[in-house]
Amino acid sequence: SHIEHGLKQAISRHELRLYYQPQVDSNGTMFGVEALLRWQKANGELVSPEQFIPVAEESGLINEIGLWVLQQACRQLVSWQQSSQTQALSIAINVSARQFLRSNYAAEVLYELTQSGARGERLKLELTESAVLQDVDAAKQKILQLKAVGVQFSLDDFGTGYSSLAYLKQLPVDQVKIDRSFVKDVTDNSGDAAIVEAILGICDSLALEAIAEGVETATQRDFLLQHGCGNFQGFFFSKPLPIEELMATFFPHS
Ligand code: G
Ligand code: G
Ligand code: MN
Ligand code: NA
Repeated sequence: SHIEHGLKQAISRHELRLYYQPQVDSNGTMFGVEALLRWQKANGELVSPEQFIPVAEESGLINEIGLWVLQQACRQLVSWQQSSQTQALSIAINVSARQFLRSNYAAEVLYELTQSGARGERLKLELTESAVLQDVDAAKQKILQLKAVGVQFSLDDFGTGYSSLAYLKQLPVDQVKIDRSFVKDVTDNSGDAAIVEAILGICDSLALEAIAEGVETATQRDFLLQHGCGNFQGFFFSKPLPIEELMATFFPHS
């Protein structure tokens, strides 16, 4: 397709960039970021991942792109490891089902961690239900292999899929990410509030950490805090930023 051809060129022309969106705790302290892919064309135009990730997934280019994202994230972690101000920061990256389902995925991540010198404990992999549900046993194997070197796991877009909750207790993940579609109206829609409370209840029972995404207002943050969610990401705190802006904003003296 047209966009697939463009995407191949984007890779060879180094037009892909990572933006970083802060993740904060209940005190508002940034403990890490989510890395979000951007395609910046030569003319400056930004193409949203919503447009090109599906194409990358269908064509298989996502494997190449995903490896690049992992390498960039590891490089950034190594840079942060050099300074006491930034050495505790983590980076969460999005992993497509197509990437995660490959038999050598875990080996690939282990290799990149070793090559780069990035600490596994600082890397978080965001998986979707579609990545883990096709073969829960295989997913569990890969997760355990990576957890052995400290890598953390988060279930992205939680609550939007079709699965039963039974799989959740089988998966050795660390965190559940409450989808922003539930956060959006959490303070004025009783249905969304009920769903968020239910997710937080499950997290509490299963000793999983919860993080809410798409937090845009103090009211949403306060509701989430009051219901036991202590980790946040969203425009209320910061939009995704290029690395230079992230550092200038949050670590101006580093
Ligand atoms: O940043 P933004 O809201 O535009 O991202 C849109 C979608 O693209 C989100 O669902 C996000 O998970 C996905 N996405 C962003 N970066 C990556 C990436 O590096 N890999 C994959 N697989 N998906 C990504
Ligand atoms: O599916 P995933 O969770 O990876 O998607 C993250 C996407 O959500 C990113 O594209 C990011 O730009 C977007 N995003 C981040 N914070 C907010 C927010 O507060 N509101 C909205 N509407 N989108 C957000
Ligand atoms: Mn995500
Ligand atoms: Na999400």
